[in-house]
Amino acid sequence: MKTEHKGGLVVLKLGGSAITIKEKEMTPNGKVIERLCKEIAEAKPEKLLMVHGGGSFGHPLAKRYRIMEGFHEKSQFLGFAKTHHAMTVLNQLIVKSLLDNGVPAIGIAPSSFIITKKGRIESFDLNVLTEMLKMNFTPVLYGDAVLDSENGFAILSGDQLVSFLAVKLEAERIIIGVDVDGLFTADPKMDDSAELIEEVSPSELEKMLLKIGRTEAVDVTGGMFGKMNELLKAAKHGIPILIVNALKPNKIYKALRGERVVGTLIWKG
Ligand code: IP8
Repeated sequence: MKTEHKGGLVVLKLGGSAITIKEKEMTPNGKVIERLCKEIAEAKPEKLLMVHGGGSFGHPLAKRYRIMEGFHEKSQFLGFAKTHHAMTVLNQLIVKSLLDNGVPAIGIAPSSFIITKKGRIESFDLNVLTEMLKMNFTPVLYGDAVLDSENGFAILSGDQLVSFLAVKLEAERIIIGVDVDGLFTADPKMDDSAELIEEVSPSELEKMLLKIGRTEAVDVTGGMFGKMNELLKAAKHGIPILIVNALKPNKIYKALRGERVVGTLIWKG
């Protein structure tokens, strides 16, 4: 199992459901953000790129203004700008907390260097990001409202970004912090018989996803199903992905240190 700490690039995603209070619009989970930033600083990964989700900051606005459906009417322009702004507010809370803990974090807006086509990343410029990583800065990106060459604009999920950047920047591994222990056989919040899947290969995961099909989710980017579908792309490239519970203390710390923790490992094996 390739979980040892080798000093290559680690891509860490912090899910919106862990770092925000999902039920209360524009409400951060301050305690969790602070603890996670401390854990990240203590784990001191040599090369780290972070991405975070939208939670109660990006999703309600994106939904209200139907940003993911592309441009329909002028009122959406304000909605697009508001969605992006909400994400920058959440981003700066995380960046500030990282800085307070001594991590040289820099917030970067995906909408400033990525354009999608029908919601998929089409054009991008990774120069600045690559140079920042060489200098051991910690770029902190996020799911964002971006311009789209076909539809005017779109929502680029943090998970699409994670997979894309991990492949392009040849990451050693991906860690995904969510609000549950990992991937389950059913929704653990609804079904008591749901069992944690400790390890799964990309091909097994693909088969599972085909069977499940898309489920209704609050997230404009598709909840756990959308997440897995995106991550599969990086997993197929041979990048190990560990999904852990970011709400439980020390899981992210241990995962960053390369220790085996309770969670789901997606890897070819
Ligand atoms: O929470 C979507 O990112 P995600 C961000 O990673 C917005 O799916 C702006 C809704």
